[in-house]
Amino acid sequence: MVGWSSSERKIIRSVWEKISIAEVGPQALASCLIVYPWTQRYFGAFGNLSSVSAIMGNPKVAAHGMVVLAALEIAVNNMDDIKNAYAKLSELHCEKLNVDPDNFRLLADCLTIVIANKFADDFGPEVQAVWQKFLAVIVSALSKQYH
Ligand code: HNI
Repeated sequence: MVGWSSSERKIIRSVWEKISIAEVGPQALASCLIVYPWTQRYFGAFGNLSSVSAIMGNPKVAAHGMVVLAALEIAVNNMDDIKNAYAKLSELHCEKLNVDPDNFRLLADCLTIVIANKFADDFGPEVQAVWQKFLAVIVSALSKQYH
């Protein structure tokens, strides 16, 4: 069971409140598809992913990036039970979508890079460490139902 200090909780909330889902979600998913092209294999129904500009301009990528990022709010609102809060989504990614769970961390890292760039001075080492702990717990929860 992961513990959170009150300062960690405050940091997570403050980062989350600053994130624009509509802006950061598409950028994070697009980065992941560009930097780790093998992740494209799960998005065969998304149309043209054949180049950086195709990925950046693909409305399905943008829409799905928002869906994924919005789902982080589940963790923000269930800090003390992140594992159970993602049980259904973990099952979906494992059993229906057959997503290799290693990819969760890749997307999480892309997200961290996008917000580190965006928030710059407000994303110092302490904030980054807490944020990455938060994402690591989410990644672990999403990987939990794999067997
Ligand atoms: Ni993911 C669908 C959340 C990582 C591939 N994903 C979803 C949905 C949510 C979601 C929410 C919509 C579920 C529904 O329709 O009920 N995904 C998350 C979260 C993370 C994540 C919170 C990590 C932080 N997903 C990934 C990764 C991949 C991925 C890393 C593949 C590389 N996800 C998918 C695919 C779908 C999906 C594929 C179905 C998309 C569609 O619309 O067909």
